[in-house]
Amino acid sequence: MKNCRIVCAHKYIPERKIDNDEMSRMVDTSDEWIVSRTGIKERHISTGENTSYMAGEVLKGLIEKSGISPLDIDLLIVATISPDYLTPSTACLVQHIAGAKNAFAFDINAACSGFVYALSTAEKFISSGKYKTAAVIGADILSKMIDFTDRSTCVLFGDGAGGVLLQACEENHYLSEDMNSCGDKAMALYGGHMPVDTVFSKEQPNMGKYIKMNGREIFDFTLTEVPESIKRALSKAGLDLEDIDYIVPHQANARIVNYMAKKLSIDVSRFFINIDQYGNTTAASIPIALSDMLEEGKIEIGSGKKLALVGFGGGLTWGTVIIKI
Ligand code: 4VN
Repeated sequence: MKNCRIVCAHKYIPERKIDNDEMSRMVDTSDEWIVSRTGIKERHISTGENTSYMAGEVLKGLIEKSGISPLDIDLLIVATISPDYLTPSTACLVQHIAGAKNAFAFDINAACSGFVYALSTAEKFISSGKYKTAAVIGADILSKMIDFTDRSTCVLFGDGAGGVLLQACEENHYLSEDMNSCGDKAMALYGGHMPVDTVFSKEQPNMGKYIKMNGREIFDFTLTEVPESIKRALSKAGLDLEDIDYIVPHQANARIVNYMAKKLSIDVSRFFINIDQYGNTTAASIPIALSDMLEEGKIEIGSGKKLALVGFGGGLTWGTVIIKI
């Protein structure tokens, strides 16, 4: 039983919804600009609940849906770049919230690729034969790190959390992966700088807490690298694009998904897109998408449908995981 499969998915979205008209009253932008450039119509923003709370709601939902005991979870990974604290990890806070006392719990920091990085990590633990039940959660509150006077970033992001429960099984459901990092482009997207500013230090530059991104650079990098990653993952699994039922991309920008479809010579309808409702929820976007696809009946656990999960963003990081659901 060294293979693993997704047992269920769950999401948590903050109540407070901010549509593009409300954004337009805060900064110089418009519904027309945001929709045509990004595909986003609205996003949800935390009014105080922190990342561990959102991820805790996801874990409680996964436990309820699957019917397992919290004590059955032996691995708990939270992907986030907006933790409540640097220590304790968000995963340890979530472990306490859900009573997952037997879990090996830790965070992964890989921005918008966080969920696929965490899924890849969990798969290695399960394939070792030493772990049987893993919760993999992506949760981010980028609004904590957003400058709401900067129209180039504040309209893009939303808050939320999503996750899946993985269990060891006989049949192979994790078909392949292609994981990448490029630290050379680290400063294309950054935030939450922690310079050494002490009585012992000389004055250091402070890059600030806000998320800053070179949109053009990330856009171009994504279009160059991500379609190639999808192709490599397919080739490792011995599959063609036609064999994939849905591509589930990180929801960064609907326009970039259109370009990706063109580059892969496939119809954009093969991609699942829900960025219109949530904006870019960083590490949460892929598991929120999976949760919505299951709720909408687009996919069913045990159906054998094949998905390509594709993360890309800060680090820079990117990766494709091909699963059979
Ligand atoms: C991957 C991408 C982005 C991203 C980059 C640029 C961008 C999203 C710039 C041009 C602007 C519209 C918005 Cl490709 C972000 C992440 C981080 O999750 C990952 N939007 N835009 C325009 O059209 O002027």
